[in-house]
Amino acid sequence: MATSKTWVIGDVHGCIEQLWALVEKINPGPEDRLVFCGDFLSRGPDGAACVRFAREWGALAVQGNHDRKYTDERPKSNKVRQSHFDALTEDDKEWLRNLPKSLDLGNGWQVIHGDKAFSGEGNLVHGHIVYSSVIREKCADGTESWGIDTGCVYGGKLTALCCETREVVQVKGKRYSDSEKVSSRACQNQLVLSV
Ligand SMILES: [Mn+2]
Repeated sequence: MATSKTWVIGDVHGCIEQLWALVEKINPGPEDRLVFCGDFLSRGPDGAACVRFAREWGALAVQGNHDRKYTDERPKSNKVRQSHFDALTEDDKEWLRNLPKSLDLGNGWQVIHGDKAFSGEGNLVHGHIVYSSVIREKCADGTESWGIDTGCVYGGKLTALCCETREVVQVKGKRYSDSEKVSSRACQNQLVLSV
């Protein structure tokens, strides 16, 4: 029986120190996989370092709306942080450009960034929408939908979810950016996990 774990990590937004701390806490084995929900860049201190970390690890990732803004030849949006843009190599940009919008992890789980509708099957993990705590939604068909962007770059937490065991590992973030909108919605069919 396979014992490997798949860890999905929420929006990092340049928080490289928290990413190192999180991965150290997870302590992944050689069989384990790291998967990113996208948004490596913008807002925090060092987006390019986060991209490089994922690339060197051989991690899987989906493309976040912020990542896409860094794949142009020149920044077209004022949300692009020039220092992050300048630190990216052509290879980094190529990697970002080729990231898929959704990923089927092959274990009954799918990953999307979260800024688009999803019509795949199985359990779903997304980032993009900032929650004050990890959100686990039970859908009518028995599948689960997890929101794991807990606002690391706004002084919340950086979250990793293990698909196979539902373990949640978190490290404390730092307030590098003012919060745009933090949702604390907890609807009937949602379970807010206070971890
Ligand atoms: Mn984001």
